[in-house]
Parts: sequence; C-alpha cells; structure tokens
Amino acid sequence: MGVVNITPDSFYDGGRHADTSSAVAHAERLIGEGADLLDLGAESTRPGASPVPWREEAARLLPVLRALRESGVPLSVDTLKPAVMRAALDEGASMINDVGALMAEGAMQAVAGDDCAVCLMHMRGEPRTMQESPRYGDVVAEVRDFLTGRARAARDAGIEADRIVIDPGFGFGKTVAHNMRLLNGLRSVCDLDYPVLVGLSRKSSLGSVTGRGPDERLAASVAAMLLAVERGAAIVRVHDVAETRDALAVRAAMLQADSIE
Ligand code: HH2
Repeated sequence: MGVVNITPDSFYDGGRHADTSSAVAHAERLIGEGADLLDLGAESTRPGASPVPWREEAARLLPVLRALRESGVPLSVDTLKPAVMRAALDEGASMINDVGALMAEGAMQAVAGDDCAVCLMHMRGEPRTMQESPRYGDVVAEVRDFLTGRARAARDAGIEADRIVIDPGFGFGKTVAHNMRLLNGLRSVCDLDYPVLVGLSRKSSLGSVTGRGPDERLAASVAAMLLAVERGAAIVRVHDVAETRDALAVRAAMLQADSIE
C-alpha cells in the first residue's frame, strides 16, 4: 500500500504533494513502482496534529480520487470523518482506512451499506494528545482485544468478515518500547481471522532506534516492514514502494528457492 499524503503537514512528506497535480503525479509514480493499493490521506494524524474541517479535507482529497479512479489500482481513503467517508465512497473509493476504528458517531453507518473494505486501527487517545505518556499492562494483549471488539462491532453493523482489515496502529498512543513489543508480538494479532495492515514507514520509533530523521529512515523502514511480513502482516503501508517491493522480492525468492534452477 503506497501512501499519498495530500497535506501540508504530514510528518514525513507534508507539503511535497499538497496540490492535486503533484499528488496525482506522486500516486502514478507509486503505481509505476508496483503499488497494489494506494492510501490517500488529506488530514495528518501525526502526534500533535490538529483536526481539519471536513469540507477542507474533502476539497483536498476528492479531485485526487477522481483523477486516479481509472488508474486500475484500488484506492483507500485515510479519514476519521463520516462525511469524508461518504463522499469518498460516492467517488469510487474501495476502502476506508479509519485510524479511529469507526468509533466516531456515524462512521460505522457511513460504510456499512457500501461494499468497501474497512481498516480498523488501534489508537490510544486522539492524535492531538496520544503521545502524552501512554500506558499499557500488556500492549499486545490490549491491542488484540481492542481489535477483536471492533471487528465484532463491525460485523454486528452488517460489515461482512471479508471486508475487514485490522491494524495495531504503530505510533498511535504508544512509546518506542510499546511499538517494538507489538512488532515482536505481531503474530498473535495476525492469528485473529483478519488480514493485518502495518504502518511503520519512516515513523519516529524508527528514528529513536536509529538516531535518524524522517528523511534517513528508509533502511529502518524496509527492515521493520520485513519483520512485520515475517510475522504475518498482509498489507504494508509504505512511503517507499520500489524499495519495499525489492525487499519482498528477496523474501519471495528465498521462500521459493527449492523451485528455482
Ligand atoms: N499511519 C499514519 C496514517 N494512517 N493508517 C493506518 N491504517 N495505519 C497506520 O499506521 C497509519 C495510518 C501516519 O503516517 P503518514 O500518513 O505518513 O503521516 P501523517 O498522519 O502525518 O499524514
């Protein structure tokens, strides 16, 4: 899943693709690099980010969505807002990626009647405040229980099981230690009966581990992605599609080594 941030303030690429034509060009580049799916986001959820009014978010998002809907690649929309969800589905989005796990009022109803996929993510708190001393007893068990509950709520609202994707939410109300424990314990999240999406690309935990800024976290991002896939992640949400595909090609070749001459 290639990330397309149509925002002025995303933590890594904020402002690089903030207007429609550069966002579309970036998306087309990611498709050329082999993205199977694109995630379009028009509101940053980085720690400390302030919410954007839904009309502004929609005004950033919809022209890009319209320009890409014939691209042949399914389009996911990263939003917390039911009004944006509905507008995106009307314009042909295939998936709603909600870092709020469809807990906002009206969010579940906005997607239930459609046939779109949904991504339900774990977050502790809200982006503005989520990094203010998050605490867990057992982070892996708590995230797993939360995702089990949200998937059940989605099923109860009429969302079929094969439309549901779950995500432990790396960096959303978690310290570096929490994120590393979650990465190591990802298998137990993947053992739930839903595909698991993982977003670790260029995140600050990788900066803490390596001492590097967002622009220098490519190697750490590829390593983290591969560790997640080894533990069963089905979808990896990344800024760097070509490098990610190369790493996955090495893994695939290793797994198929016996059948290669
Ligand atoms: N991470 C970000 C945004 N959306 N969605 C899911 N499902 N999982 C994630 O881990 C995830 C996400 C943050 O990354 P980015 O979009 O690059 O930054 P920003 O929120 O600042 O735009």
